[in-house]
Amino acid sequence: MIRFTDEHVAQWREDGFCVIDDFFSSEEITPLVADFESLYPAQPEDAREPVYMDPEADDYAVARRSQFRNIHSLPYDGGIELNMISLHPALIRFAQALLGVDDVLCYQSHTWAKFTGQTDYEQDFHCDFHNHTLTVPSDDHASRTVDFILYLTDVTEQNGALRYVTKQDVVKALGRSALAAYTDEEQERLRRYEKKVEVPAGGILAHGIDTMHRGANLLEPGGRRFTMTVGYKAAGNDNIQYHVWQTGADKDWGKIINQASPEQLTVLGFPPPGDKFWSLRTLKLTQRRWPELDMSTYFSAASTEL
Ligand SMILES: O=C(O)CCC(=O)C(=O)O
Ligand SMILES: [Fe+2]
Repeated sequence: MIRFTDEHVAQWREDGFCVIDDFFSSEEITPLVADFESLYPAQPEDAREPVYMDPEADDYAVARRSQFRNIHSLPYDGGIELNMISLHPALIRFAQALLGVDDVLCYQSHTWAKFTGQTDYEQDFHCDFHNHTLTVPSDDHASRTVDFILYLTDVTEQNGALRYVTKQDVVKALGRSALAAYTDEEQERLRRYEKKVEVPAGGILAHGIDTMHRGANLLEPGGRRFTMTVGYKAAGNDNIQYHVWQTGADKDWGKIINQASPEQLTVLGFPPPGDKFWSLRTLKLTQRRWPELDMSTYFSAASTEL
């Protein structure tokens, strides 16, 4: 199954964004939706009309944070499919192609469920780099990030389609390339160029931490939008961080590690088979830590050295 093309790669590098409507099949998405429904049951009040908060209100900053309810990070309290989707070989392949490198790491994976009326999801145009790096986004695409948004439910303007402005259009709108738009006038100029990510369930958006975009309110009564955010970077790019997987050591990582291929483990930070890390001692201890993991590839890749 061909899920992406060279044109998508070129578009991501030039525009900052590319949208693919049918990246995942409905068979791949359906079990994830069922898990979201139990993780994030719709509340009776979610059928209300959209909420618009008052930016002048004293508690505006606190209220804004309620946009980020209904977010969990890997590993998830759900099935194998939900836990493995961020490491889908096609996503790994796509990240490698976009960044133009062979070795990639998955550095971010979280869910997000939004419901009409639960809060005001409107955002200003922004770039996401502040909580991924202490510096700024790179000039070089290999040192950029690929941030995928996986859409598990159909998305239209009525249920919170992300709005974005391509890199070229940011220059047209503002007369400069930009990582921020500081004034209402600049925000308004960007809005004239905005596009919407309207995709069916199974679609994905690839963008990065250097792209101008904004979240938008859900308008449809009883509407919902289920997404996952999955970030990849080139291995060795220490300028970029988000999750530290080890800090969730008390979570059920077995759900992932027991199923994962060596490639999938490598994108989570396991040294690859044959790496000098794998001595007889580290092999045996890792096998003891994860007794259900098939480590035969690791043992055989190391056997000449042991
Ligand atoms: O959920 C969306 O469509 C965009 C949200 C967003 O850009 C953000 O929270 O940084
Ligand atoms: Fe954002």
